[in-house]
Amino acid sequence: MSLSRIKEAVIGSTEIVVVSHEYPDGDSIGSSIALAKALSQMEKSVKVIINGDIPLEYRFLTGIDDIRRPDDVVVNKESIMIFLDCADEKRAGSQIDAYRKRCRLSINIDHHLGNTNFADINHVDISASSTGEIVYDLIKLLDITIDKDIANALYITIVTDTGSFRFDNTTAKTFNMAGYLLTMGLDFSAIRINLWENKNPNSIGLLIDVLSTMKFVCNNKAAYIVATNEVMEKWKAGYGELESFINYPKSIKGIEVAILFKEIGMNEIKVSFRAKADFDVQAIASYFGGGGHKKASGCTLNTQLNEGIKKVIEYLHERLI
Ligand SMILES: [Mn+2]
Repeated sequence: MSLSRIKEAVIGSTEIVVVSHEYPDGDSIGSSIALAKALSQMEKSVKVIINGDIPLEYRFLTGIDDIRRPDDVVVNKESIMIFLDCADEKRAGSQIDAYRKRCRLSINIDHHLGNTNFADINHVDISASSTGEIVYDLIKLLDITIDKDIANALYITIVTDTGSFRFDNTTAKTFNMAGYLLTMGLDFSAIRINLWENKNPNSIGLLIDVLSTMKFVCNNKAAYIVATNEVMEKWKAGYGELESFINYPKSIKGIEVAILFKEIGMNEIKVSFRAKADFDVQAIASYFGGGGHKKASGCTLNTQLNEGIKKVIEYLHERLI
């Protein structure tokens, strides 16, 4: 139902602003580019805003240079704003929330459990593997031809959010979509090389240092790793480079929960959680004011690093043991 309302809103608008979350990932970037390209085909004036650096592996995508920082964009009050992959209005950054209030209409397209339905029109489908999967439905509903560039961008949304079709959010629909995108000419080897075979040597140095912090806790049912400011500076690394590291503790036999602690400032840390089987890490993240999915979630703590680690592990211990 809400997708057809979104279709009507899009058809009735000339200026559309597409926004996605800070610390962008494959889903936020791919779905933003795919939707922007589709809307451009409809002769709409489209602006794409993402606050934060675009990780190196996505910079080969056609359309990546159209992504703007909030400071570089003027949003007028005739615009409609489409949020992609944002569980709440703050996820895109405080500046974008200010732009939202100026816009004529806001739309929220997302797949996160716990989405706050913050927009005028909300389409939240937690059964979708990725926001890209919903954008794919919208593009088809709008009768837009999926060209090679849109196919590449959409494929990246599903391949990153499903961990290359390994996570439980992978469905028959996900595979059907991937198959369809292949027939539309996506560049399979360019995606493989850019996503997985194009690493900066520094990111391997960072990996070695971060993995050396690994500790086993909760009767060896959980393991965590830590990225301090010091190590991030040593390897001149962006936080995006840490994303996949949490899979290493998770890959260990017997580990049910893997955690990554990222030191952001003196009194700010970001915590990512991954669960292997049935344990619900969304509940852990939401206890600390965060959110996400049952098997992948995160939160921000305004506390010093070691104190934050202690608090999180103590609470996890209560719930996991
Ligand atoms: Mn997503």
